[in-house]
Amino acid sequence: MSDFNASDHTHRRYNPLVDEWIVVSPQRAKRPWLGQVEKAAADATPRHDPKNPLCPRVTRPNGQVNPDYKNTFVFDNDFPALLPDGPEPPENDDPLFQSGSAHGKCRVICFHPWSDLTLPLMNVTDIRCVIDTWVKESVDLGKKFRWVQIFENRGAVMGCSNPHPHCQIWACSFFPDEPSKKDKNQRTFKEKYGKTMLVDYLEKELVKKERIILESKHWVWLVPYWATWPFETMLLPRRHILRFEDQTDEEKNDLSQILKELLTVYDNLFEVSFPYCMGWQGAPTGSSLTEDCSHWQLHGVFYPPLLRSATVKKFMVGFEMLASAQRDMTAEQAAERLRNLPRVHYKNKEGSQ
Ligand code: H2U
Repeated sequence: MSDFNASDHTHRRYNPLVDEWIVVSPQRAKRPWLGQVEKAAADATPRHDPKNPLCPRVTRPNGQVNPDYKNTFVFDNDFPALLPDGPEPPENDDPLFQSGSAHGKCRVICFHPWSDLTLPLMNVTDIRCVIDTWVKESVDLGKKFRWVQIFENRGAVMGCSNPHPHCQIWACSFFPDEPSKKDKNQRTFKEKYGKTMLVDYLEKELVKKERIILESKHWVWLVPYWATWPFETMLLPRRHILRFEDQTDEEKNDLSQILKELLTVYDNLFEVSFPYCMGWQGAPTGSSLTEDCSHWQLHGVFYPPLLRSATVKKFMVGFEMLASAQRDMTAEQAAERLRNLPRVHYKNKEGSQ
């Protein structure tokens, strides 16, 4: 039998952040695809649509008129999943029928007045405004809420309901499962090894250089060793930063630049406005603001659903739903593909904005 080679042989990889394993089957990457193909997203969003409730000066269905905003615009979600108040569910001793309190606040952030832009097509000054808005909202909502989740669903295939560039914030009174697992696992790692997991991880990745895609003065973009989605990536600060709002001015400027670049690379992969779920995760807030959270490292995550073209997406079904996550192409192969793509947006080949 031949020696093990990660790019040829099936194996499992451990995700220490969430304490889960993923099956990697690189030999399967060449299988033919006769299944569902997604419609390539139409590229004809008008710059201003007087019927789009996220555009400047438009009256939303609830009667509120949006201001004539010039960069970002934040408003409370008109259809929030979490409400600040409300009756508490009754206590129940039965372990099979447990319920819990769920309060919070949901907001929408429009990134720019123009509907035909996305983050990679915006200039870095405007992206910096988005970052400043993320900071402001994190601080504001973090005073009260334990977990403030900033996320962007981009593209209809990710369930995005509106083409206008925007993201959402859900601030929760409770600690949701995913960050809760990350909290526990990072804490255990720190207790066991005396180091902050993702700080240690980045140091090792910078030596290995197998999964790094882009580096800037303050940030590193890579495919995590344990990535599940085909082109899943993570953006890590070089410095130990607990929360998004703890970045220095220079780090935020640098983040504006690398965000534009990395999202451009994503768009260039299949020459399409690349769908993804992007989110920021750092130390919890609210009552945790006064606790020791040094086991946390801020990280941005990008979960794109596309697999092999603009129209073929990865389905997390079958074995993934019933047993374990699985991927075909290795994290190293994904990193190499992304690394080799142009840094100038395909829509803007003559020069960047
Ligand atoms: P998504 O595209 O990620 O679904 O985000 C759009 C959000 O905007 C969605 O949560 C909100 C929706 O509830 N929205 C309003 O609050 N008011 C509106 O008039 C339209 C959409």
